[in-house]
Amino acid sequence: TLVCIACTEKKKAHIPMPTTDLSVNSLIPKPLKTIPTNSAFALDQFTAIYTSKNATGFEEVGKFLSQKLNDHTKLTIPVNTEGNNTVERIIYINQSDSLELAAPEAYQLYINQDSIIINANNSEGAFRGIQTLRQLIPIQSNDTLAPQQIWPVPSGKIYDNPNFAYRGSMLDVARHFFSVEDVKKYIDILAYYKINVLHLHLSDDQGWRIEIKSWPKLTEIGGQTEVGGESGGFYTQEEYKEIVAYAAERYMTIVPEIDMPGHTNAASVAYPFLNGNGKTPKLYEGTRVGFSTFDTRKDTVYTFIDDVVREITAITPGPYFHVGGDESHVTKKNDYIYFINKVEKIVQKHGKRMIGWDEVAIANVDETSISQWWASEENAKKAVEKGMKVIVSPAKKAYLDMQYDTLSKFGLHWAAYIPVDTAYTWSPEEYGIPRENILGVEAPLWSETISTIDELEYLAFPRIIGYSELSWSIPDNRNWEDYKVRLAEQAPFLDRMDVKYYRSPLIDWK
Ligand code: TNX
Repeated sequence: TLVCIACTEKKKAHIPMPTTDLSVNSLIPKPLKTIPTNSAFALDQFTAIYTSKNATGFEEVGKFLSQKLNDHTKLTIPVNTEGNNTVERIIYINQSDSLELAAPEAYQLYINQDSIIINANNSEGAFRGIQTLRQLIPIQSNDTLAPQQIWPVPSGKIYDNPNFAYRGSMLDVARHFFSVEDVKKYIDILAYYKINVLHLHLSDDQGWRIEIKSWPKLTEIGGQTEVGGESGGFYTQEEYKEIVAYAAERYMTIVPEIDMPGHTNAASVAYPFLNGNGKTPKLYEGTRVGFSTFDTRKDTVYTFIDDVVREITAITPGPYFHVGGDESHVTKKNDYIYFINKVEKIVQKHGKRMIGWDEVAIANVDETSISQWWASEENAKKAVEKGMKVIVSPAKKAYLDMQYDTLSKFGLHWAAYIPVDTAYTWSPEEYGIPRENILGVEAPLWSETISTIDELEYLAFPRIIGYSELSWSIPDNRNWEDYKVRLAEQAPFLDRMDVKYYRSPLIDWK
């Protein structure tokens, strides 16, 4: 069937559009509600973007959309240009105070024949909305409908907001260092799937990766090495700010982690007083865990931590600071509790909420602190009893560094093999953590076995795309059979973005 768009307005070109069905589309994460109207909007050279002008951030969101449409279609779509006579169709990004848009990050997307309207209360919601729109633009233009190239966008209405506020991935830049450019590429792809947190694991036994001006040897000495004898590296504070700004443009929060009191060999090589055992350790390039600790009873250790937290929080606009706290196998339990109690106060003094791996719940932590549950159900229970929020990252389901199967070239399998279906077919709510305690989901990518962006992408993609849906979409909207078809449709986008994803045989890739 061909439906005419804009016939009623004589000025506009008569373009017959194909019948569409917005409810059958490849959107990931699946929106809350979709109502198809079976026609289409003709994205072409006569399209312009307009935005609310007095609403903070809306014009920037419009420009971001224009840039991404240009990358995809090569069209130059103007943003907020006045008196442009060639404009026949508009995309309007509108600030609205409607109560229907009160939920954080909520947006509405109305696609009509002549206009696309994105309504959101604030620019963050608008930003999530334009990701949905980007995903609806066909890969190829249809060159038979009109003299000009046209990308028909299926018409209808989408009402959407996330199930969980925190939708993250972690990247371990300590075991192997990844460049600013690599991190930016990862951020850009994650943003397309509405992921809004990137947690950077900035220190471990094998390396210290962030410049601390008051303690320069951390990077001069502690940043030199990585797993396998390769050359290491670190971010200057300027480079870190560049990552933070790039993420912020994509409405993504960076969570910095300094892992303590264990996982601190690199710091203690740089400043041997930190470990309190009177020995200067050697730089470590292996993959064992649990052998290092700070001296938790020394005041100067806390002076050091205060400086580190102060310098990093000063360049971190997000609300969180992650203190690690995992696998402190050579720290006595009492010392560990004493340490976490003190470090929590330091983090709070610098205006941030503490996040720690699930072990931190054994200390006397406040309900404002957050537990990242990765292994121990007992620790998860303790966190809930303390009224803490929990980030759900079960290693058996959500660890991006687990191998897909026995044939996987990279990755570990101490927790499980995690094929693409296993990664998707679970629920953050199924572990007995009450809904109201769940802040969201995070998928950590530890880097013992990977050292290049291609290897990173092999482990992260496609699984991270499924974790985005687990944290954004409600359980009723999640279904493996439906998801796997939508996932297959991601191939052309991933190829265009030069993402070296794992072509799982479970998926009938496009
Ligand atoms: C456990 S998960 C760790 C990391 C390792 C990872 C490898 C966690 C909090 N600690 O130190 O890199 O396993 O999968």
